[in-house]
Amino acid sequence: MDIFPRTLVLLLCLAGSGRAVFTRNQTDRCCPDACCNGIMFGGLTGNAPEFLPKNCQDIREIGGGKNGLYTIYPTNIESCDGVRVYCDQSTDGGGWTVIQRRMNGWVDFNRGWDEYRDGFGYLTGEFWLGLDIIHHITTQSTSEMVIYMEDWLNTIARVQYWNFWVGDEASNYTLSVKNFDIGSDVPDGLRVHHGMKFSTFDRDNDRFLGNCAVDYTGAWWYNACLESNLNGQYLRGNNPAAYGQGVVWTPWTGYTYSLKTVVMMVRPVQ
Ligand SMILES: [Ca+2]
Repeated sequence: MDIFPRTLVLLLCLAGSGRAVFTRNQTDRCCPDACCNGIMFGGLTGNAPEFLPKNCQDIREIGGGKNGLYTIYPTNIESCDGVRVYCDQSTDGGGWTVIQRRMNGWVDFNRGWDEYRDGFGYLTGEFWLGLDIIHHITTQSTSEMVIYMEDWLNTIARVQYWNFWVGDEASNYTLSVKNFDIGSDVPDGLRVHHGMKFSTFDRDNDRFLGNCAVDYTGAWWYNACLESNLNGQYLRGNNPAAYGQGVVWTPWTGYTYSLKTVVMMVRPVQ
């Protein structure tokens, strides 16, 4: 089965001017020479490696051992440009692709569907990586997900799920989150959101009569409505008047306490 498709791809590539062949995820594909030569990968400049890294775990394995910005090539994204991501290579063994970070309130997270689909913010600061990219990263291999949260007394809580993925846009980026690690520092606040579609103020996909994203000033996989709202407003600590509207993880700090920092990140299950 291998030989014919590979030969066919090779012929197609050779037929196209200025194109070369490279191996990507064990599949032969074409790419412009500009992509294949002098490409940035793993934080290094050089010839394209035999396979292109599809996540931060791959980056780590080809020598990208420091925290920072890298280019990855998730499966099914037909682009030689790759995707810029922030890799955490120091926490819990590294290999983490960061998908969301809150840390200072400098970025407005109360945004609409298109921006949550495509991503926004600054990879070295606050950002949402984008539902489309998160979908590709978490469906190319079985992924675990951790969330590090910090309150305003600098207490850090870590929660972990051993199975996390996000569906495609046709599913409205339905959340699948399973296998909560009972060794986590605080109780689960995502299980109620399992199987839910993503909602924004301009796209109501929740199970509530109204729009949870409007009432709780965030964008999340709302049910009817929430036990967590990590894309909520950055409100700095306790705000009784802003019930559920802050950066909340209700099983830990309740509905009116907005957290100081949040980092959500994924990596392939080993
Ligand atoms: Ca609704």
